[in-house]
Amino acid sequence: MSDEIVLRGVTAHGYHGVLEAEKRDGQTFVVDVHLTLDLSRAGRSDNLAATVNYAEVASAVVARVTGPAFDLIERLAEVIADDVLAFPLVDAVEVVVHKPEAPVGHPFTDVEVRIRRSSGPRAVIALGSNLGDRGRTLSLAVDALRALPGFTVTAVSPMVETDPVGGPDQPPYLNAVVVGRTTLDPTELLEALHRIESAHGRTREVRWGPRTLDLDLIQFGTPGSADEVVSADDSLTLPHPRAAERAFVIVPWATAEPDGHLRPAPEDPRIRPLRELLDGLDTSGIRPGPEWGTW
Ligand code: A4P
Ligand code: MG
Repeated sequence: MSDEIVLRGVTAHGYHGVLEAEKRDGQTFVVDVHLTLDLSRAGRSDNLAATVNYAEVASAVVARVTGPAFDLIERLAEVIADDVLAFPLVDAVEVVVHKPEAPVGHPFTDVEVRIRRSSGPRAVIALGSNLGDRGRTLSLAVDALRALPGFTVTAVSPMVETDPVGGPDQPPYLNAVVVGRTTLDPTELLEALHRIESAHGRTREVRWGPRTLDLDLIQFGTPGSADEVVSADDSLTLPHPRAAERAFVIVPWATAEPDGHLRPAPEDPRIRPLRELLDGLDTSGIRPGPEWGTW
């Protein structure tokens, strides 16, 4: 797959540079962005939601150029690449930052830094909490995922309040789903999820029992594509073997990613649209939860 959107010559005034005069007076920066993504769905549907809005990419670039000053255009290029990879659908990005007025001390026409970054496979993470300040814990967990090196959050579902499923008698849960892209391997990502759970006082006493924070890795890679990881290993089963039958996972996930698909179990040859899975689920125990950002 080699479709591209190319946005060239985005120009803005910024204050990046090592020299004091550069930080004081600023200068012109010009940025080119090459996005690699699959444009076939947009081509067939004529729907903006199936592609990346390049006006929004240009705004993100200008915000970084005019934002807090860095010493190096290498750093400027890196943060722009991170921002662009956070747009859903983007598989890879090339960012070129030109600094045509740089203090080079000799006649020259342009200097540029060019970096290429890839977003890695998709990963879907389910969050749950039914002890303590549940909404605050989920908010902090999303913050921790945003801050996790090698993981880029691309979508966050609304929170839902859900009746407990299985386990002992226990209070209702707040659940949510985060979709992201990662350069970590599945085991590294699961270890990172366990570290975030521990930082929020998670202990493991009763299977399916109450918990301050549960982070489950639901899916790694895109089902049916070369980057999909399927594993029947007990220490990391992928896709998560109970996700397909759990409304507390599928309802928020389908809101965050209406076009999402899931292989219901590692050995299952069928890949099912979330919408179809939803139709077969009892969603009576799912209610809207609090808004994010109330904390
Ligand atoms: N493990 C294997 N595969 C995975 C995976 N894909 N993601 C291993 C995460 N962990 C995976 O998990 C036990 C072990 O499973 C881990 O050490 C890991 O190596 P755990 O989180 O310690 O135990 P758990 O959460 O009690 O078990 P499990 O099977 O993840 O439980 P579920 O299926 O998540 O159910 N009701 C509502 N309404 N909302 C909920 O969020 N959650 C549960 C827990 C029960 N009822 C609920 C909810
Ligand atoms: Mg779990």
